[in-house]
Amino acid sequence: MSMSEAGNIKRYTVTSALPYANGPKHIGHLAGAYIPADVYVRFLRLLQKNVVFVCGSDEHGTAIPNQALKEGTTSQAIIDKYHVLIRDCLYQLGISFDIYHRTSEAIHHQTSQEFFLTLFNKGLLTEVTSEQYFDDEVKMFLADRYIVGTCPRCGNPNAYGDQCERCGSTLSPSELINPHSTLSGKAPVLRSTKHWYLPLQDYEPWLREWILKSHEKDWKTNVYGQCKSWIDSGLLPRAMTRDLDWGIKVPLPDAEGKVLYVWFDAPIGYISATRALFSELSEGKKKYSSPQSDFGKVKPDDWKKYWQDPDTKLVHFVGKDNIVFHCIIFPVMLHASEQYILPDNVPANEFMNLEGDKMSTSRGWSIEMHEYIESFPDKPDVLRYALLTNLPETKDSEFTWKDFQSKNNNELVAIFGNFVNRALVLTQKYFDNKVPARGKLSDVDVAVAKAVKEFPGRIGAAIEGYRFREATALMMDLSRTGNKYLAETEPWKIAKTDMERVGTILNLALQISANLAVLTEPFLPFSSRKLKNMLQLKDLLWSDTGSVDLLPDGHALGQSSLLFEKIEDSIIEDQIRKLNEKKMSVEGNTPPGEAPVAKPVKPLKPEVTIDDFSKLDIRIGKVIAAEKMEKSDKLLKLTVNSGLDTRTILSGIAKHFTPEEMVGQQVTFIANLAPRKMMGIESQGMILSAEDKDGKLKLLQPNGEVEPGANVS
Ligand code: B3M
Ligand code: ZN
Repeated sequence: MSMSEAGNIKRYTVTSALPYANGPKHIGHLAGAYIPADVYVRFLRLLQKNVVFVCGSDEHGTAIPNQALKEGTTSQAIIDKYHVLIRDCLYQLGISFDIYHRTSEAIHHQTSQEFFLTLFNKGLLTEVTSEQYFDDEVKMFLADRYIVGTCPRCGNPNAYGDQCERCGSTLSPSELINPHSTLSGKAPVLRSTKHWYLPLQDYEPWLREWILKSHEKDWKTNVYGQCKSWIDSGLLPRAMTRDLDWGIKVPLPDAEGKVLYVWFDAPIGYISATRALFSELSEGKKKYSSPQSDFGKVKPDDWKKYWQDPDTKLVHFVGKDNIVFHCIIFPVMLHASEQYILPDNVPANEFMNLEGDKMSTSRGWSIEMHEYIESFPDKPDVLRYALLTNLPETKDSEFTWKDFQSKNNNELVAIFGNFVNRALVLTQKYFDNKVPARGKLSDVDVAVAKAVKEFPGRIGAAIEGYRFREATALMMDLSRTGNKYLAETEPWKIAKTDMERVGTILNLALQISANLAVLTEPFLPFSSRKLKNMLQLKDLLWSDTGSVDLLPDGHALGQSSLLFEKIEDSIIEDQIRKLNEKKMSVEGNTPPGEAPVAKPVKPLKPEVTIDDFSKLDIRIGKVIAAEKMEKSDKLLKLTVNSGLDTRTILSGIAKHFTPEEMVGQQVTFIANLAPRKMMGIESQGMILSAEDKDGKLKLLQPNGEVEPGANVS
């Protein structure tokens, strides 16, 4: 339903998938569920719509204890660490949640248990006893991920109970050959256990009506298609509880050791986050809600309007792997409870690949949010723009560092930044930094004013239709229009002859800049703020734009500076190198048996010239004395006859050679390296060595005796 048809929408509830707090999140996640949602919400706020934007950490499920096992710590420590890391990154990239909550909070446990009991008391959950694997040693039922065995399809000896990561097959634990528990290493035994199932099959007629009939037109084809294929392939009962010691306790007397299934509680997390938001706001105490969040005077119960009033439009932003949970399972829960509204839309995105391969944190082939922020702390908008122009809206897309550079240099700098900068600098130069008056308008002026008028509606329609790529492209088109206008009118040339004409042109260029300052806000919030400051423009609304009367004549402008800076090739090459190195170090650390353990070859360093090389003075010397350095288990202190002198060289080889072994050895060393002090002693050179396949160092030596001082060339 488009906004114009839906006159009765009173408010919006917008959610972004709750990230698992089991590790950092990468830029593919950002492109999937966070940046599009943020653009949508910022746009709605500029329309002065009543909108609540909620998110938070998903802190349950086996993903958490699994990670704790990997990091050798507790589940609590894992969620505490990653909740903060992910939250801070999302805020630094400008995602403007009203609240970033946690599913470990009491209010969420309570909301989820109430939800479960509502369904249970209505008799809507089926109790089923089945045989499941149990670890006799640790006295625990084993979640699928805790059972490893040989894949029946490809023979991978390390397939998980739910999936083989080598061949990609979906498995069930009973299919594994020689299953064993990852907790004790022992073969698990089958034991009967009771669980509560949601009979999805009973809701098939309702789902067909609700999704397949009423959302055929307005849901994205990728989303609609996935739902249809799920429904058509036959829905099965799904267990809503698990045998696990981490999660929300099943609120029934005979459910010792059982918790709610993570996909039961996580989406309820949206509801509890909204509840927490209004209870915080009503008490005036902000713990999880953002400092900017402001809904005026509220009551704790106001959350209900956002989840129970049919005049509320609920929109879930997720990645494609979350579609079924948000379009089928959670809606069935909401519908069955008879208390809640249903999502109006789930504009899910496909995946974003990276430099020709699937993005994956565990394989080291990813750009994590915190890595980006460390490398480009002052460029959140550049990432937002590079992702927005490349969103996987209808099919998978690909992020490359070269494209990132080109989006920055050729679009943000060369078009948007350049246009605004020319308008501001010329106004400073000719009009004392004050908005000049417009004189008589020529055809080109009238045409540009008319063009500006069209943009807000077109950009808005694209956002309402969840076509964020198109919306972003239109926003850049407005800059392009401005840039072209200046290129055609060339005010810098006319300045010698007709100052009134220059005033008219710059007035219009500044009015376009003011439109940009408002219209870029959903996409590039940081640059929008900067531009508003440069123009001394107050906060305007979407409905104010499209006009060329945003800045009055004589209005004094602020200090101008560049909105964007060029990113040099070397910066991009560095990032590509980092990416490759990270992947190799992850591969190199894979435990034996899980993957081939061949030692990775480091990627080639950037090219050097023969002149670069000839600056190095590499020589052969002879070690005449050697001793261990006190307080260091790495360094040996070598006395070397270099042919030129007798010098001291400290070398980090103590773990590989004893001092005795070193005396008398020929060594290859860099003779003109700037001396460096280590632990109080100056090292006058560097010994060259290479690592063998086991990581042991081997000295680089000539294959026969040469005189000390001989040059290596
Ligand atoms: N934590 C899965 C994910 O991060 C899950 C989303 C929950 S949304 C309610 O992809
Ligand atoms: Zn397999």
